[in-house]
Amino acid sequence: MQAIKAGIVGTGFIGPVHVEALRRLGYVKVVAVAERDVDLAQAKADELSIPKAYGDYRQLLADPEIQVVHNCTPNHLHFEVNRNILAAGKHIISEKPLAMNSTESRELVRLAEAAGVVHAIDFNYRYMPLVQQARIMCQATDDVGRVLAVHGTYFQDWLHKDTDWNWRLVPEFSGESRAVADIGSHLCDIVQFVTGLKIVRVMADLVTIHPVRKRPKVEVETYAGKVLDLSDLEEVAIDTEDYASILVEFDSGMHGVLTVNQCAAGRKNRLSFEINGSNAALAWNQERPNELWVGRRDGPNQTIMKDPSLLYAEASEYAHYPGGHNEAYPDGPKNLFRNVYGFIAGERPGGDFATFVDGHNEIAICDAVLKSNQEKQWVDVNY
Ligand code: SOE
Repeated sequence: MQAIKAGIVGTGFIGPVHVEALRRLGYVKVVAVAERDVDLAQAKADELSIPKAYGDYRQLLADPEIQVVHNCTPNHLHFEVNRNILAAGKHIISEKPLAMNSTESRELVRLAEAAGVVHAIDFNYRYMPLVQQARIMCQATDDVGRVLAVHGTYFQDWLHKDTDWNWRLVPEFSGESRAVADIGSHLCDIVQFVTGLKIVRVMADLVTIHPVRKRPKVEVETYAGKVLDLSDLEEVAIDTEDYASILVEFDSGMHGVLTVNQCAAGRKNRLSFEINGSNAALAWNQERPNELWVGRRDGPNQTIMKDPSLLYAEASEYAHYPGGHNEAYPDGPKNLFRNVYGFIAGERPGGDFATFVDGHNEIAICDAVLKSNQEKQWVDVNY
């Protein structure tokens, strides 16, 4: 396949994840990286062996050899950077959340469609082999049957203590919602992706477990670990949620409950769902991604191990190693990028990836969650 050239804007936690996943495709060349200043851009380019470094992402957008741009910046820059990538006529893969609110995300969908470029959003967990298998079991076969109820959680502990700090705690950078926008977005996406149902109403209760946190005077990257020097911290009031309970109603009329918690000790990145169907139930957990539990009332329960020879054909193409050779977190973005770049190259006409429309839909849910929490009542999602 002819090489496709990509540029990356932003090199915090997620930028290098994109670079690594793209390189594993073989035919994508990451030719440039942009950061907020040229020294940082050059340092990251050297570290990652990327030929060009730009201190302003607009220079990267003006680079004629770059065909696809990945927006890996913090949340508050998503809208502006996405808008400028589209104005430059480049194909685009954005990090989630797509923007800071649904007015912005609706505008991005409009601009992306008008630009006629390929647009995708990094809902990476969709592309794990057993999530694909679960989708087929729910939607293309009678394995699960009618969905009766959905239960989902996303638990993490990297913000467990009041001394844990990160830019995501500052609403100007992260948005009015924190935990729901950051990880609840994946949870809403995955339960809808697997079941094929759409969330139409929500009733949400948001809690700030640590209303005051202690901020270190130096910048701390996501997952940078525990603050070691506790002597030089300043107290900061926090008004975004650490924890959310969300009752949801789907367009089928069935209900579900989603819980998000970034202060759950011991849960590192536990995105999980359980779907109760009329024929069987399914449960999957991102921390053990190679197992899919199937629950039965009138027969033995089962654990499907990730093994391409045992999965439905459409799911097995997401599994690249034999059974027992486990696949995990880095394989989600790789499979997503395979689908997007395959589409750009004309090799995968199906367009089997999440687009800006999915990114906008998730923000519409997040807006409804915030409104419901404020009004203490059920709120319709305004897509
Ligand atoms: C931090 O909560 C984070 O890195 C999210 O931003 C990602 O989207 C999620 O995949 C893992 O956790």
